[in-house]
Amino acid sequence: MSTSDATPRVDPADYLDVDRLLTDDERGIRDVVRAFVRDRVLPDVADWFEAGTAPRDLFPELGRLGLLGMHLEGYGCAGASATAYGLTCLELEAGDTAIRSMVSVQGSLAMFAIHRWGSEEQRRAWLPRMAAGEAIGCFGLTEPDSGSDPGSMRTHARRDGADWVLDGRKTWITNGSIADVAVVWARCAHDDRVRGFLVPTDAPGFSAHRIHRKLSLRASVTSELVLDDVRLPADAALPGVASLRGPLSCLNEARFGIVWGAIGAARACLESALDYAGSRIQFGRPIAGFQIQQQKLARMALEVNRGLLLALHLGRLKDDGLLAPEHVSMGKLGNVDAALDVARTARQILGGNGITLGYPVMRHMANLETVVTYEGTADIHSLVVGHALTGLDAFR
Ligand code: TGC
Ligand code: FAD
Repeated sequence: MSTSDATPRVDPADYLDVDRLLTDDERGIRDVVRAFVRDRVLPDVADWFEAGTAPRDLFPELGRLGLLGMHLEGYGCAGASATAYGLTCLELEAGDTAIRSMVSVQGSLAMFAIHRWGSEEQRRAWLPRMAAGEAIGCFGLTEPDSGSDPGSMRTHARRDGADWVLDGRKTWITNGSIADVAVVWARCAHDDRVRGFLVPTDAPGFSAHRIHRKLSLRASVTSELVLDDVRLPADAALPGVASLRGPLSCLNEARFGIVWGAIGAARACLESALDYAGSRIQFGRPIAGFQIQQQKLARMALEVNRGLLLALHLGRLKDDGLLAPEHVSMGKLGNVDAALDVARTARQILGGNGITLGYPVMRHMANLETVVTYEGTADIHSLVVGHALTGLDAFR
């Protein structure tokens, strides 16, 4: 029983007082990233989005803050907890999904692949430079005819003496045109197994072509990769895995970041809507005073806080070594859907102003249309959860 007479109060910025569930270290990292987003992302992000330019010069800054591959151990990586990494993703995506994507692809996809499945030489060659933001990585799994079903990939690798020769095409590859190294997944002709290859992007036969006219993730580089008889030495293959388990294990890491990141985007939309509704006067009073708007705001706050608790729970499971891929699927499915609902509702609360880049909501809403599709669509994650519940595979 409480010994104090004071009634606890609600803080609209942290409605359920989730802050008290974090450690001092986690709060410290969260505050550093929040300040970085405030100072280095928010002032320019609308211009980046409008111009369709990606802030490549942020890489070394993210590296100096220790945010690239931050949940990995050794090789210049910070060795932070999964929860600290999740909080980082949340704060970055509150700025823009593109910035969280930069960090996800670098740390959870490209660096994780090398860290988890690479040789000692490959780790030493790439990870310290990637952690510092001096080298950029991308992750090539998706192909024009092979998206949700990566097992149908056509990109292949054949042996020629000791060398490997890669042919094929990857598409929708984040950071593809600015990368120094591409982690490319290919089916091997000699044994029909999927392996990962480290392809330096200056290798003869490799080219990357930026995809233009995107209406989502405009502050992020997205590219097609073409591999035309790319000859690589024997040690270009990641030796630790020869199955789809390789790329899918990396996706677990990046999807975990999205569970958190989506709530960052949603929080930014809620804050914008609250602010706007409190100052926009119609019919002689702030629209925040109308019941219909309060109902919307209450539901948005519920989604943001429920999503944050879900993310934190998954973070604690991951830190305890208990997180299953099926947990991550439920988190990605639930939190991205919730964030999209919050963003769409916020956009309506802002009326006509809501469709401009003067406010963050439509930018987040457009970005979330990518987030619900990449790293496994909502349908695919529903099927993963459905399989976990029923034991029946409904993919095929
Ligand atoms: P299936 O036959 O079930 O499994 C094949 C092998 O993989 C293993 N496995 C996993 N391993 C680790 N983690 C997981 N989540 C795994 N799921 C399956 C499995 O044990 C098996 O291993 P082995 O050793 O026996 O061979 O595979 P399937 O072909 O039936 O596919 C299952 C399915 C549909 C869930 C999977 O293909 C899938 O997740 N599809 C979605 C594809 C996807 O998410 N693509 C994302 C591309 S990367 C991206 O979008 C980056 S965006 C980055 C950004 O900008 O932030
Ligand atoms: P498809 O797989 O063709 O799906 C089309 C529709 O069919 C979807 O609604 C899907 O849910 C549905 N569907 C598919 N299979 C089933 C089924 N069995 N049952 C029911 N419905 C089904 N990929 C990378 O490898 N690396 C990257 O860095 C990367 N970055 C990306 C960045 C952006 C901006 C975007 C948009 C995508 C990126 N992707 C990347 C690709 C992304 O992972 C794919 O777009 C995603 O996996 C879906 O594949 P698809 O687009 O081919 O859609």
